[in-house]
Amino acid sequence: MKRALITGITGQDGSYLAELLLAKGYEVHGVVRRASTFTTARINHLYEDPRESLTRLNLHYGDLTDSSRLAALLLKIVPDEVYHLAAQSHVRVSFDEPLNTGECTGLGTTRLLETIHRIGVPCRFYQASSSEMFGSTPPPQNEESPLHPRSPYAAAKTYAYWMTRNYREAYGLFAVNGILFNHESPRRGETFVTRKISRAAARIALGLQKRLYLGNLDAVRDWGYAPEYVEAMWRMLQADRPDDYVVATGTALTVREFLGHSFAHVGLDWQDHVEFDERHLRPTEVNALIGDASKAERELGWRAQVHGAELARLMVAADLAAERDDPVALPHDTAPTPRAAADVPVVRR
Ligand code: NDP
Ligand code: GDR
Repeated sequence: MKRALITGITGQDGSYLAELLLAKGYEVHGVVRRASTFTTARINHLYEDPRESLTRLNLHYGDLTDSSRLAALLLKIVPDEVYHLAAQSHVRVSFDEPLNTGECTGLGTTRLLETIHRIGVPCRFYQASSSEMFGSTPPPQNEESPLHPRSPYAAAKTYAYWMTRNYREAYGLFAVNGILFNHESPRRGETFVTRKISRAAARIALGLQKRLYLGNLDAVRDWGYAPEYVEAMWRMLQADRPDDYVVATGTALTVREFLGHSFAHVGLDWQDHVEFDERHLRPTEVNALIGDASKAERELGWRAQVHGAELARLMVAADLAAERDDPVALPHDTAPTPRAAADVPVVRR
């Protein structure tokens, strides 16, 4: 049985990846950072109490800023594969918290790589790199496009990207960068623009909310469906040799177009409900990201199925159902409505 360690298991991608790996028969270990409230809503449906069953999902407290803890976990678990997904992942927030973003999103990767190298853990390593690294480089962007980060988040991810390449070149570590373009789902954090829109469309249609405040509607993004993207991560670590891959749909919408598709799904005109709020603008914006994922298709056999307009519709449908407390079936989405807080996992010390 293969053993995987996932940092960021409580996030959108971590939850889908844990589902995928458990379905493939892996023993899965996830790092959860301690908080004063439960943060495991996205993975509760996967969890079984280890005191009462032979579970293959194990959760451990840990934080990217704590090297000794990362070392202890790697020594204890000895994973075959490490999927490093944890990060301060919000671009706008990174302008407010550049140091925390650098610590976590940038140096966090080096802490893991250095620990794996020093201890000599014989594992394969996946780095969650981002299309944000391309910044002002015009589309289409592929693995050869110049990096020009336009935010503290993107600068931190660019550092982590190069550190991952450096550990591969310097020490022969099987370390890869998945350069993923935006990917979304009903589990997307509520402050990212797609989920903010899908949730607002549903709530406005149900009379639970009046207005939606947004920033730049002209930004162009290549939005794909998160469950498909975690499959690409897994394929990268099964390849014969380590390499870096762009993962994207190759198609794009403006934020305004995503609004149109979302509100149309509930029979509303978005212009009647959306207002501008300059607090959502970024000091430097990334205008257009459209990925060329032909290398991933050629070498990994991966290709996106769900594109922007369909994604908008499935996210609004899921939010409508969630607001009505009435789950809908979604492609690849096996998660039932999250269990009550009393069922939240026991995290191992
Ligand atoms: P989320 O923001 O949903 O999840 C981030 C995860 O990181 C959460 O589990 C969070 O824990 C954890 N985390 C944050 N800080 C720390 C820390 N100091 N120590 C330990 N864990 C921490 O991100 P996504 O799932 O959307 O993305 C996964 C990764 O992929 C991220 O690195 C992101 O930057 C990158 N990425 C995402 C893309 C996307 O479109 N979704 C595209 C390209 C790259 P908690 O639950 O406690 O907050
Ligand atoms: P992004 O995603 O910055 O691309 O990073 P986000 O959804 O935050 O923004 C996308 C675009 O929408 C514009 N926008 C708004 N964004 C937010 N969050 N809130 C608003 O109210 C709003 N109004 C307009 C933004 O200006 C931007 O142009 C995501 C994250 O998941 C990163 O971690 C990941 O690396 C990249 O995608 C690829």
